[in-house]
Amino acid sequence: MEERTLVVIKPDAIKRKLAGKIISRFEEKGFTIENLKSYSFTKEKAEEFYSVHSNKPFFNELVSFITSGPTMALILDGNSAINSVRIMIGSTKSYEAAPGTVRGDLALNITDNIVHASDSYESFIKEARVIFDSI
Ligand code: FUP
Repeated sequence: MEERTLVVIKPDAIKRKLAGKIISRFEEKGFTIENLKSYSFTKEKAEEFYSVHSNKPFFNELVSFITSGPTMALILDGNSAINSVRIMIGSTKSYEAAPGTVRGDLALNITDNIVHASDSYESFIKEARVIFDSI
């Protein structure tokens, strides 16, 4: 099923100059980049984006991290995009992420885990609306 998902390349990946490499992996897989923008989260936008985690002990650290520098946001289009991209990025805990996944190959930590991808259609709509004026 043709669908869309949101990927955010996080500040640690931008600082490490991994954006091109990460985008290439999604292109090589077959996804189409429907939209792409450089995006710097304000504190308010970060709290909205991660509102599902607002009660978690790591929330403040997460907001502080995602606002620490520019990100790159992509809307990808392709077959089963939401599930497929989640499989491609690997486990949240990068140190446990399988080799061959984006996190498994390029990251080692949990808060700074280089990439975000929507985990459901509802999350995609909510998250993409935080970043893009129209989706
Ligand atoms: P994911 O969907 O894999 O990005 O992971 P979650 O939605 O569970 O978590 C969102 C972000 O919170 C993660 F990318 C990293 C951060 N996080 C922590 O910093 N500590 C934790 O214990 C869990 C998540």
